[in-house]
Amino acid sequence: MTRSDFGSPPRDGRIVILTGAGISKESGLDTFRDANGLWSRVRIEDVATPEAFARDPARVQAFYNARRRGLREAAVTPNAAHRALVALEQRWPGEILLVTQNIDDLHERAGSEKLIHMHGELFKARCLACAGIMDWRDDLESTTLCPGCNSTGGLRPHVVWFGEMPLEMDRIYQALADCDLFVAIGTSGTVYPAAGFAMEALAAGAHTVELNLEPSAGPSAFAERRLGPATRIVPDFVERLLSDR
Ligand code: BV8
Repeated sequence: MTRSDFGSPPRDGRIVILTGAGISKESGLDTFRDANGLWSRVRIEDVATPEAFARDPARVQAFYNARRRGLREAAVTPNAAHRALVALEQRWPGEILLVTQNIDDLHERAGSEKLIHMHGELFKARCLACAGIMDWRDDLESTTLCPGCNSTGGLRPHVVWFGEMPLEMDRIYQALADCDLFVAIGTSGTVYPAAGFAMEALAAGAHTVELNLEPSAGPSAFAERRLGPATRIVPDFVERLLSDR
C-alpha cells in the first residue's frame, strides 16, 4: 500500500485517532486545562498521583467519586462528535483505532468498538490486593469490600495517574508506526506520552490532523488543523473523509 504524501489517506488507509477531554466537553463534562477546568480547582499532586493516594486516599476517592456521579447523570450522553467517529469506524474500509485519554465511557456508549482507554476508565475499579479489575459505578471508600478477594482498603479507581504507565502502549506505538492518517481531537497536547503521538505518526509518514477548539500547545507536528467545537468539526471531517473515498 502506498502512503499518501499529503492530504487524505489512501482509500483503505490505516487511521489512528486520539481524543482528549475536548470531545466530551459538549456532553457536559469538564476539561482539565480550560479556564474553569478540573486542574483549576484541584492540584494534580493532591488527587491524581499514586503518592496522593498513599498520603490521603479519602481525598483521592472523593475526587473520583464526584466525577463518577457526574458521569452517571442522565444529561451526560455521547454527542455528535462521538457518533461521527462511530460512523467512521463502521464505514471506513481500512483499519481504524481510537485511542482516548478520557476516562469517561461516552465513546463506547456511542458505539465505538476499536477503542483503547490509555488512561483507564472511571467506571472501573482495581484491587491492590488481588489485582482484579471490575466494573464499578458507585462510590469507592477505604471500607469498600473487594468482591474478588473480600479484602478492604485496596480498591482504587482503574485510572492511570501521573507517574504511572499508560495502558496498551505497545499496541498504540505499533498502530502509530503503521498508520497513514493520525487525527488528534480535543486535546491540549500537554500530557505525555499521548502528546508525542502526532510526532510519532509524522515520523512514520502519516498525514497528521488536529481538530480542536484552539491550537494545542508546543511545536506542531500537524500538517492540517481545523478549529471549532467538536460537534461541528468532527462530523464535517468524517463526512469529507468518507466522501473522498
Ligand atoms: C508516564 C487520568 C512513563 C486521570 C490522566 C514527572 C514525574 C512523572 C511523570 C512526569 C513528570 N513530568 C512529566 C511527566 C510525564 C507526565 C506528564 O506528561 N505530565 C504533564 C503534566 C507535563 N505523564 C505521565 O505521568 C504519564 N505517565 O509518563 O509514564 C512513560 C513514558 C513514556 C511511555 C510510557 C510511560 C501518565 C499521564 C496520565 C495521567 N492521567 N488522566 C484523570 O482523568 O483523572 S491525564 C489527564 O490529562 C487526562 O487524562 C486528560 O486526558 C489528559 C490530557 O488532557 P486533555 O485531554 O488534552 O484535556 P485538556 O483540558 O488539557 O485540553 C482540552 C482540550 O480540548 C483543549 O485543547 C481545548 O481547546 C479543547 N476543547 C475544549 N472544548 C472543546 C475542545 N475541543 C473541541 N470542542 C470543544 N467543545
